[in-house]
Amino acid sequence: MQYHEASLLATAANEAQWPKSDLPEIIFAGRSNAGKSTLINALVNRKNLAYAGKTPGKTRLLNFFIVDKRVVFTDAPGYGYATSDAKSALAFEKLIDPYFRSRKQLKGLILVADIRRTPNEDDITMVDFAKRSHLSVLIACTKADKVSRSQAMQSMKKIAETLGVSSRVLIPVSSIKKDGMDQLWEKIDSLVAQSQQ
Ligand SMILES: Nc1nc2c(ncn2[C@@H]2O[C@H](COP(=O)(O)OP(=O)(O)OP(=O)(O)O)[C@@H](O)[C@H]2O)c(=O)[nH]1
Ligand SMILES: [Mg+2]
Repeated sequence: MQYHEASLLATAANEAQWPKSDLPEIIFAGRSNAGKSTLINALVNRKNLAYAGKTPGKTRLLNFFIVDKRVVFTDAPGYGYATSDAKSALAFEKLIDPYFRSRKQLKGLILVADIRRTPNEDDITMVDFAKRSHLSVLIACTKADKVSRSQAMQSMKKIAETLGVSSRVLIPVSSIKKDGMDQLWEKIDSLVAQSQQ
């Protein structure tokens, strides 16, 4: 297990609160309760750096974490939590749209997706948006501990197809068992290296 130094850089409700930084940034986005915050904690070996919990909607604002003084992870609120609730959908859009549009150092999207679920329209929109913005895209398929190996393979094939991405960008992970962390770090490292060329 590698050691990582991580701390909260800022919590932002709007653009004025984004931290000043030149480091490459990666956003962790995905449906509510997919395991974004837990994944960030697992990647840096911390229990409670990012807010995680059983009730969907744990993460409300954009949380920026500086990791190893060389990359910033942005934890985003989940989407699709009460999709019928137009007010929360609008709040999500207001928070995330400007970030995607004008955060210059944003280099990658890690779409966090529960391995047991087929991606929905929101996931597809998120990945398409990232592709159009020329961001690198990785798909972290979480909760792999909840399925068998063959189920995992099958689900990942379906996830890649639905999102229209190569299966090479998918990484099965279990944040609980800490499986897949090295593989994900490898991809993050090459993304960071690429962004610095
Ligand atoms: N078994 C298992 N449970 C997980 C895994 N990752 C996350 N969870 C659980 O899933 C629930 C939601 O995790 P969070 O990290 O809060 O999810 P989130 O995507 O940040 O949720 P919001 O911030 O509400 O959008 C928690 O109960 C976690 O313990 C995993 O890899 N395996
Ligand atoms: Mg969260």
